[in-house]
Parts: sequence; structure tokens; C-alpha cells
Amino acid sequence: MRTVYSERHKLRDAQTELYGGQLVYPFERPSRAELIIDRVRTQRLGEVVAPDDFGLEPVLRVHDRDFVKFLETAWDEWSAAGFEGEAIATCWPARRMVQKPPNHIDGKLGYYALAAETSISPGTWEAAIASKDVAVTGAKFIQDGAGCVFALCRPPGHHATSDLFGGYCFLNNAGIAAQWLLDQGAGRIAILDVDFHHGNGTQDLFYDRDDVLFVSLHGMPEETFPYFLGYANETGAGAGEGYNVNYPMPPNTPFDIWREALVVALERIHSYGPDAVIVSLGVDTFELDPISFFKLTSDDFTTFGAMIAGLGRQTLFVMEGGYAIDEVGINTVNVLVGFESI
Ligand code: OKP
Ligand code: ZN
Repeated sequence: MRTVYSERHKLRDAQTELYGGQLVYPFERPSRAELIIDRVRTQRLGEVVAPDDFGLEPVLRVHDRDFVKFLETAWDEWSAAGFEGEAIATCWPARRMVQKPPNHIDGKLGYYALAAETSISPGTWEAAIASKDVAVTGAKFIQDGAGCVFALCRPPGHHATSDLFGGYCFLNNAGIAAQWLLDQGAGRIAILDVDFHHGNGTQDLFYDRDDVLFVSLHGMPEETFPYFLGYANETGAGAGEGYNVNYPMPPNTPFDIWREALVVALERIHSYGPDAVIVSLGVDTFELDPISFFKLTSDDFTTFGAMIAGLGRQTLFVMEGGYAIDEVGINTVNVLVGFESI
């Protein structure tokens, strides 16, 4: 399969993540994408192509214009305000407070952040833009008839909502690609989110719609990030009722349990009959992932890639998380090779 990749992800190299009360070098780091592209090449997965520039139009189909403007100018406003570290949200419009963006960048950060771990650094905007272009370029190949494409996005996207960044995400790459395919004439898109974390942003984008089916397997929100969404009773609203499906699972879930959830998820996608499937591909379900608690082995990734291929649908893989650096390339490419083995 073809891989879409941009070197511009390296422009996102924040030096800080607020973790366990300390500022650490972020888990979501440039070497992740470099190790994945190295593995794509050594395993000869297929050609690697650079993305086209699709501009902001596809972004503004799912994201709020003021939010996008905020992301574009946040670093400059932060440094102009005289702050010396990276831009970190530290205050929020909490319960019973006014939900209105203030003028000062310190307050705007809290208004547009869903969490504090994700620092904004110089180059973050440019990398986020390149990442959505990787996803939309992948979608274009799908539109042109490709059976499967790997969009090696970085930074990831599935936590980003129409007007919130966080969880290492800025623009919702999978959501932008899904909406772009619909705008090109697709009738129905299914998004299968197999990242360890619930794709709260993607769920939120399409929650009241029936033209995007969102299905997610993830750590139960009682126990892990993003904590405040991802329960099984979140099934959609209005016209979208029944088109949102969550499979939260407990700590130490092994592959045989996870795979049962995937079987049911794939049956739901099959009965939906989508024109294309977008897989939010996180490999942080791996047993050695430093921030997650599922127990998949490297071979399990190959197995579930083949299971997804069993749908027999055009499939766009969009990279999300995965933080066990030594195996991130192996596990990611195992999914893609598994898919191609069918
Ligand atoms: C991004 B993706 C809060 C911990 C926050 C953020 C995890 C983001 C994961 N104490 N951790 O879904 O892989
Ligand atoms: Zn994740």
C-alpha cells in the first residue's frame, strides 16, 4: 500500500509535557514518525509520497474558525506576551463560569484546551497543517480508487474537537478526511478508532449525524484519559442515534477480549455499508506502551490488520498514538502488512 508522509511533522518538537507533576520530554515526539517511516521502507510496504496542499477549506468544514485562528497565532501571542516557556493551559472556564474566549493568550489557551499536557511550541501549527494534508491526500487516493492507503499523520488528531486541542492533538485528521470524502460525494463513512484512548474529538464531531459511523475500542473512561467521554451509553443523538458505538475495556485487557470487541465492531461497520473505512490507528494498545494498559503483542497487530481487511472496503489508515518507541514501527507496519495479507 502507498504511504503518505511529510517531513514537516518534525516542526512539532515540543520540549515539555506536564506529566505526573513534572515537565518531561513529550511521549508524542518526532522519533515516533521517523521510526514508523523507517519500518515502512525496510519492510517495502510500498511507495512513500509527499502530501498535496489542500489549504484550510477542509479544516474549516469540521473546525471552528476562531479555534483555527487561535492555533495559528497562539505561539506568537504567547511569546509576544513575554512568557519564556512553552504555551501551557493552566486555567479553564469550569462549571458555572462564562464560556467566552478572553483576549489574553493565557486565558485563550484554557478556553481552547481540553487538557494541560499538550504544550504549544514554535512550529506546532505548521506541523498540524502538514498532518491534515497527509490525511486529506490519503483520502484523495481513496477517492481515486485505491484499496488502502496509510496516512502517516503526526501530530495525531482524534482528541481534537471542533474547538478544542489537547491529548497531543490539534486538528482532527481523521475527521477532516471523513468530511472531505463526504464533500467529494461519498454517502457514508465509517471511522474505526483502535487507538488505546477514546477518540473523543472524532465522536464529538459526528455525534448527531448518520453519515459518519464512529466506532471506538478503548480504555474505560473511569480509568484513563480522556476520562470524561467514551462510555458505552454514548450512542449518538438525534439523526445520529445509533451511529456512535463505544467499547470501553478495563485495565490489562488481553487480545482475546479486545478481539471479541473488534469482531462486533466490524459487524456493525459491515451492516452500515460505508463507501470507505477510516481507521484511526493508534498502536498504544501494545503491552509495553508506557501510558496505556492493554496487553496486545506485536503479532496481535498483524492479526487485527487482517481482520479489518475482511470488511472488503476501501480503507484509509490514519496514524494516531503509540509511545513504546522501540516497537512503534514494528506494530504499526504489522497492522498494514496484516491488512495486505488478505
Ligand atoms: C493521545 B493519543 C493526563 C494524562 C494525559 C494524554 C494522552 C494522550 C494520548 N494526566 N495523557 O490518543 O494516543
Ligand atoms: Zn492513544
